[in-house]
Amino acid sequence: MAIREILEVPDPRLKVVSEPVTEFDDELKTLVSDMFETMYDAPGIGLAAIQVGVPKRVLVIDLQPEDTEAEGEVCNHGGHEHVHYPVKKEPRVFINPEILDPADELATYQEGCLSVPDIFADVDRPATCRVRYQDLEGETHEEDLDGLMATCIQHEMDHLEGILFIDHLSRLKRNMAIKKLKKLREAA
Ligand code: GNR
Ligand code: NI
Repeated sequence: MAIREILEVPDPRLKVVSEPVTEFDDELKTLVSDMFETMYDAPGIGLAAIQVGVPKRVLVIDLQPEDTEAEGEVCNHGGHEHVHYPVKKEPRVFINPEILDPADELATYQEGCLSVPDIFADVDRPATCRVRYQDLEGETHEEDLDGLMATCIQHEMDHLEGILFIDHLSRLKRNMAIKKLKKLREAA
């Protein structure tokens, strides 16, 4: 297992269209386990193979939801009491994914991207969809998705086509985001 370097804009490799996986071999299993390690380390909730420079149609996702069944830790700062729960690990792998039946209804999430660090913006996408994908053994599955999972898989699918979330913004907002990213880099 190894943490791999995450490519950032304006790396031209982020614009390539990724190729289908044809060999469900040990090299693929190593890629997937390295992608999980890289994603958890970042940390992020999803990662496409091209973000570590591998132009293959492979996605990993773990929304890492709070485990509200587990014992929480009561936290009180500024007189505002709330409970922190441990996160549940729910690692998911999608190979050669296809989006089916995207809903007409849209949902808006504030998105970020490990390849566009420290920039966040609202993006509208179909609120629900179906995904057809293969697992590490090459078996095909289909699943209905909603909420953050539907948004995340569409964000990751875009990476496979060389598209970033900032490409969904108006030109004005995209230019503002790129300017902000340049400023943040100069400051660092
Ligand atoms: O970590 C991530 N968070 C996120 C938040 C809202 C919508 C999409 C994402 S994916 C992102 C990780 C990433 O860049 N995946 O490609
Ligand atoms: Ni991303």
